[in-house]
Amino acid sequence: MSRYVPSLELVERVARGETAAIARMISRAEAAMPEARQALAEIYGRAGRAHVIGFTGVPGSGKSTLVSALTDRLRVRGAKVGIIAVDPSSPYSGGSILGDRIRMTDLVNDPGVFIRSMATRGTTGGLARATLDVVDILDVGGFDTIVIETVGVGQDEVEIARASDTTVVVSAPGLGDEIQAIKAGMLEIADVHVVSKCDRSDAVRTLTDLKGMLTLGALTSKGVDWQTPVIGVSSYDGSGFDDLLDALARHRRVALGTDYGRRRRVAIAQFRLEKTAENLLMERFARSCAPLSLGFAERLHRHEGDPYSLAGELVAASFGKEQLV
Ligand SMILES: Nc1nc2c(ncn2[C@@H]2O[C@H](COP(=O)(O)OP(=O)(O)O)[C@@H](O)[C@H]2O)c(=O)[nH]1
Ligand SMILES: [Mg+2]
Repeated sequence: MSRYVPSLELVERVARGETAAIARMISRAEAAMPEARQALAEIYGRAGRAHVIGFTGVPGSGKSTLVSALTDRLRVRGAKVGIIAVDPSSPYSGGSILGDRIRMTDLVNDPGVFIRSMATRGTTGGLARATLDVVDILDVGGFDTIVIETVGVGQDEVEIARASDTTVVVSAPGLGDEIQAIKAGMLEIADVHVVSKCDRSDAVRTLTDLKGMLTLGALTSKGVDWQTPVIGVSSYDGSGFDDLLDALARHRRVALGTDYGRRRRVAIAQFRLEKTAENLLMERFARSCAPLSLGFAERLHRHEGDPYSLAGELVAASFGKEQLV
């Protein structure tokens, strides 16, 4: 068995880009181990260099395929790429996910690529908190671009995509509902809209519909600094990827260098703080409520109060017993 590495020593190893140390630090962060907090604080202090790109869209819209194809191109340009899949079904293992359709670089065995799947359930202390911690770890680990793939279902997942420097919403033809992003409420969070699978003839319709919707809702302009582009790509034939890479680089400059970008980063920091505070509250409440709740349950059972007022009393009694921080 390997020796237990103190968390701060692990940080130094993470900063040297050691893959095993990065994986270990991520596991500690995911499990929200109290002794990892100091290390995560150190990590946070050193992070903030990477370009974080969130890809969201309904299952089957081609996100994983797109992220793999994009990673290939980023690797050719020399960037190290971290991929966080907030989707247990994303097939990022065992080499090329395109099978024998197109031979790609083997992402899984490339030391310049780090792939991590996050369980959408059961992450101690919340998915959003854990995902953002993993972003920082990869950032300090030397990954230049960090891609987060989230299934566009569920508020948490949409929030995570939104907490990136650049949010890409992926729509695809042939999924029944022509513009899936509308239904899932993702239209307005996009900095870049991508219509995938443009090797298919029905993609033209998806592109036209999406552009029409955006114009109608005036959702293409985010102030003077950014016009949201709509880019058609095919991960199969590679079309559109130069435009996509260009849009991502341009948006990064906007995100880093303008007042709009600064406001957005503050909003992300606020989201992160609130999520972390929420986790802290839940953690402390769970701990102090346990010894009290049975007594309250007895009273509820005897109809000595209603669920709302007794729950209120339980909360007050729980936090009365222990300082929050
Ligand atoms: N025609 C075509 N199909 C694609 C393309 N990209 C992905 N697909 C297919 O769409 C399906 C879903 O892809 P996947 O990347 O797993 O989507 P995700 O669920 O959004 O991650 C798979 O069957 C892919 O082979 C593309 O560029 N063109
Ligand atoms: Mg996927």
